[in-house]
Parts: sequence; C-alpha cells; structure tokens
Amino acid sequence: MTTVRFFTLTVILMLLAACGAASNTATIRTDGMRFIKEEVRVRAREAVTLRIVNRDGYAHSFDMDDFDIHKPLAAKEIAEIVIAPEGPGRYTFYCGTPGHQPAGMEGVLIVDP
Ligand SMILES: [Cu+2]
Repeated sequence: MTTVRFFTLTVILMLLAACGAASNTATIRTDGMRFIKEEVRVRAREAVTLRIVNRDGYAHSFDMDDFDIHKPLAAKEIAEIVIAPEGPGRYTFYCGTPGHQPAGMEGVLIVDP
C-alpha cells in the first residue's frame, strides 16, 4: 500500500513539474488579420517560449523590433521563439507582411517585474 502511495505521489509531482514548465510557453495564433492573443504577459528574466501558430493558408510574419525578431511564417507554419526579457516593459509585436499591421495585426508583450 505504501509503495502505491509513493508511486502516486511521484506521478503527481511529475505532473506538477510538467505543468510548471508548460506555463513558460505563450501561444499566439493568427486569425486572418489579427493575433490571438493580442496581449501576452511574462515575467522579467524568465525564459519564455513564444509559440507562434499561423493558422492561415497564407504567409505572415512575427516581428518584435525590441528583440530584433523577424520571423517569416509560411502558411500553416508553427514557430517557437525563446526570449528572456531583461526588464519590465511593454513591447509591441506585429506582422511585417505589407499591409497586415495597419489592418490590425499587432499586439503587446507585457513583461512584469
Ligand atoms: Cu500577417
């Protein structure tokens, strides 16, 4: 019985560890001429994976000038970008494909202290 309990506790701890790791991933999806989500929150000095999912059947890009990120996204492409913001602030991300940002394809990454 004790062995079973120990095993159960181990599995629960492993699941908690997995959830903790997953919380450092923020998923941003495209939906036509906008990003979902438009507001992403992360903590300063913690590495975070931005998972960019282009759900559309045409190209976009994911651009953040503050971090010198300019990632082209082919149709249906999924890209992962790891960043570790140094300090708190609000950083704009947008789609650099001509005409897309003016059409509303932008958002903000909020870095909390
Ligand atoms: Cu776009």
